[in-house]
Amino acid sequence: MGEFKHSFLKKVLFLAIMAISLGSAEPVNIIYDSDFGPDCDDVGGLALLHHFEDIGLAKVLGMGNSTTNPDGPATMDAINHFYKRPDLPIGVFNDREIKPTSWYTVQVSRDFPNDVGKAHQVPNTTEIYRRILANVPDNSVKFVVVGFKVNMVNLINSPPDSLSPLTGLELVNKKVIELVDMGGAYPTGHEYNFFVAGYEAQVYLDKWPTKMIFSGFEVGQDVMTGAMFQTGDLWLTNPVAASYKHWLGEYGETGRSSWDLIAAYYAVKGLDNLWTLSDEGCNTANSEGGNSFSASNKCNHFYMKKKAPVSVVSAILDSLMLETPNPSLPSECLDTVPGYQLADSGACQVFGTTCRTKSGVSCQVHNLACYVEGTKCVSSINPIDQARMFQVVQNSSNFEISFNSSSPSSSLEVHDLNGKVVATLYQGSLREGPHTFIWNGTSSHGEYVQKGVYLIRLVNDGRSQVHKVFKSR
Ligand SMILES: [Ca+2]
Repeated sequence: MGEFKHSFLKKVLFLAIMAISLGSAEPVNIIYDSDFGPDCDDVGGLALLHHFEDIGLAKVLGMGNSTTNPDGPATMDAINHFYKRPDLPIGVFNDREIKPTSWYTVQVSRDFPNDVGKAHQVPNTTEIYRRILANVPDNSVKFVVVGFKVNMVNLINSPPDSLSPLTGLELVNKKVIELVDMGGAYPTGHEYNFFVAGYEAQVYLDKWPTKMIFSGFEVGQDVMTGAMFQTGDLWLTNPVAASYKHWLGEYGETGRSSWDLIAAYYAVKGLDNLWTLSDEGCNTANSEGGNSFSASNKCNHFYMKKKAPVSVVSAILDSLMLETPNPSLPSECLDTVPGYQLADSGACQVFGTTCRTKSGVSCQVHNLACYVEGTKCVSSINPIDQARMFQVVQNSSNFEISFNSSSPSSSLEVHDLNGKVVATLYQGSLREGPHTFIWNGTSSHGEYVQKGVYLIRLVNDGRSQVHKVFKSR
């Protein structure tokens, strides 16, 4: 449990683990259909999908908005830019007005880089989805649907066109393996996503041809996340944090239910010992947003049920939302931006958490300083990201835990999934700067703990961060 300072060995171990974790399974292809506007958990769901792509588990192919909120697509695009995927296709619903909205999309689309324009400048979702599906292998895509069901009904009703000789229904049947839905309440109830477009909810449950997994109202309702974005300065440089900060501020809340995050998590990582699944049944809706799951009929429908304590699920989801974009991706600030001269003007602009050269723009924005080094525009290390750096690398039966301490008072503990402290690795006063600890898989009494999932929890500078690990023996 002492500090571990052999940095070369550390790097080798880290690369070896990355190679294993990246090479172990094919990433899950995802299309995200969301209602960017009324709520901020849609942003959390998209943040999780991006992070899963960063660690090799998912590949986001595109997304659509099921509201006509003018700033919805630009807010999605701002999140995509932040995670360094600025060219992901985005579609909108534009058949009739469905515009429940809140203030955060106006602010985030205004304050963070994006370039898709207002909703009326964005293609129809049906076109986007047909184009994606026409170009992927058979049985290779999962939909995550966390808003109103309007885009999905338009897709299955779409006729053959220049993108594909297949009808929408045929295309979905051929290319889609599974759909994970946030909608309804189980086994019966009434829920917002089915209510807002009740007719489409009925058609969707009746006609969608693939396996459907429902994450209902009751699964996400009391899993509160995003509270950490209310304090501190992260919202100035991170559009996920900004979305939560603005939404929570507008509605006077201290955290938000995690409906859409749970659907996104399940689509990529499955039940993961956090939830269980019902037996097969059949879900139907009425035109007023009510739904009922019948266990006696079978139509390839299943619903998720709670298993792990709410505090455990929230801690895991919060820690995933705090993951910053993959640092191993090429940094935008090292790119030459066409049309701008590098370096000699000394002008750099902040894009998300990185820098680009752009003449005539101030170098100092919020907490992130950009400056010229040689012929490149580079960023200073973001002090917020530095404080948040917290990594766990598994080496055989040991877990190597690295973090930057930004305040003297710290604790580092291992919890089981019931929240019980299994081992205390550190508690007390730490100098500021980088630290590494090893957990060798033993309890505080020195006995090896049984194999399974554990949570490594760091509290530093009043913030708590959690990594989930699997002890395999
Ligand atoms: Ca939603």
